[in-house]
Amino acid sequence: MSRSIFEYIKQGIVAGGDDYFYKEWDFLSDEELTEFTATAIAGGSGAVVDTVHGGVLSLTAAATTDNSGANLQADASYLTLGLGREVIFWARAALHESTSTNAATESDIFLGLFVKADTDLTGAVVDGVYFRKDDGDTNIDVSIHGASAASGSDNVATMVSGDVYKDFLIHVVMDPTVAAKGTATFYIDGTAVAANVPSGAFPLVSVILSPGAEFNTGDNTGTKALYIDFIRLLATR
Ligand SMILES: [Ca+2]
Ligand SMILES: [Ca+2]
Ligand SMILES: [Ca+2]
Ligand SMILES: [Ca+2]
Repeated sequence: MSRSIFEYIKQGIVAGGDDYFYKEWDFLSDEELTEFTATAIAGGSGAVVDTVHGGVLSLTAAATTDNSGANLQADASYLTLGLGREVIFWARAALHESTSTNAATESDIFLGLFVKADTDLTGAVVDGVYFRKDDGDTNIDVSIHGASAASGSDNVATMVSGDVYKDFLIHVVMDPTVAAKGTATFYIDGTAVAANVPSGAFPLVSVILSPGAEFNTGDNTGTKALYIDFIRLLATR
């Protein structure tokens, strides 16, 4: 491969090519959700909102129901982290709430690549490479789970409430000769907030990953949601 797919991203070129594939969901219509499995958590839901410019996927908690929300994961198997492979996960998302103003603290958020689990990720550690925000603080953390190991960094950025969109991008470059080893650099709004080089901690090549997201409310006030404008995926063939 002549140049990193990250160079294509920086140049604004986000279409597939001979050496990598590209998949985008802009959530402009309900039909895009047929490519996902949505798992309701305690009465929450995942749906496209067609009253927001550009269309968003809303992972919405049930009203005034703590620890409710939705998990959404692409229903196909998209990629593995093979030798020398390069992968980019990219999402644009914001917290949205109606009668409360504390979702930045009172929420759980997951965005990234996960082994297909279709489960509440707050109750299960699964293989993946992802952003995470735990209920109880506004810290955005990053995690890599795989090969019976885990690594990551806590509090690399701060989540905010009030429909403020952030770009979440993960750039993975796998080692060309050593299995399950590589680097993952996490970007928010175009700035690298964490660069990790875990030894043997990436999901094994036998683990098939797909893009996913989850939102849970963290208290019983108002109706909270995570609005996702788009999810994009690039990977070397
Ligand atoms: Ca935390
Ligand atoms: Ca909670
Ligand atoms: Ca809470
Ligand atoms: Ca959109």
